[in-house]
Amino acid sequence: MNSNPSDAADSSKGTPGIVGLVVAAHGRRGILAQSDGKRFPYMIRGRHLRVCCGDRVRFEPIPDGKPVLITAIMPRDNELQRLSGRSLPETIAVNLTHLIVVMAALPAPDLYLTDRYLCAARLMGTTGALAWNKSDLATVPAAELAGYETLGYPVLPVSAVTGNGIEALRAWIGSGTAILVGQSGVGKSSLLNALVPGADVVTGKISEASDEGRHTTTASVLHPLAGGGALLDTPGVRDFVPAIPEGRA
Ligand SMILES: Nc1nc2c(ncn2[C@@H]2O[C@H](COP(=O)(O)OP(=O)(O)OP(=O)(O)O)[C@@H](O)[C@H]2O)c(=O)[nH]1
Ligand SMILES: [Mg+2]
Repeated sequence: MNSNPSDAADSSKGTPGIVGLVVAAHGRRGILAQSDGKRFPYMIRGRHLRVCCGDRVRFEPIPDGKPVLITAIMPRDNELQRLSGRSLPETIAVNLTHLIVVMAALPAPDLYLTDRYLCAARLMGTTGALAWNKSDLATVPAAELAGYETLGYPVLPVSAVTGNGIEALRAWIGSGTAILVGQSGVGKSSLLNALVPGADVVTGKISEASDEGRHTTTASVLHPLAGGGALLDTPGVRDFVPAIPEGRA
């Protein structure tokens, strides 16, 4: 986790080009949005730029409808990083203001996972909250989650199905850039569809055999929210290990 990253800080200096926002990143290709909302496929110049969802970048338009060329990354405000299988930091998203851990009665909550995400939010200087989704099926387990509110993390009851709490969640995000994280099947993509009309993100059913989600979402995508904010849907995880910067462990 990095609340004051420096690796991307110098790459944009003196580089000409238009500024855009990376809204989807798949390796060296992805989608970039211009300030007027227009979107283009992109490619990356050189081997050293590691572009991430949420990055502000400089790019050069290419004629003939080819993907635009990213030439530099603007300095990042922060980075959400996890430790990969090889214990190397892997950046999931950057430039976030809000982190929302989505939970539900099914799949059964994993509070250890929640704690790890909130730890990450704290380390990167991002405001954290819990969204208790599927409140149409089960009310907030108040006793179990009381500790989070005591620590300053609001617990927001929501339902992507009935619309309960959706406006309160939208108000909490405001004009910020929020990420939805949590286990597979808790309803991250369903909440995104409720908050961003027309997004039409694919959602999946819970497996009857395991009571777990089916890992329907496979890529992180940033969607604009009415009111100036933005919302990032992410793939569900079984585990998340925050990458703690040296000296902060
Ligand atoms: N009853 C009820 N079901 C919901 C609600 N939100 C989502 N679901 C259901 O939960 C299942 C999983 O929803 P998704 O939105 O795909 O979950 P996800 O967290 O995006 O899952 P991954 O992409 O696999 O990480 C679907 O069958 C949804 O219809 C809700 O508020 N109430
Ligand atoms: Mg999903």
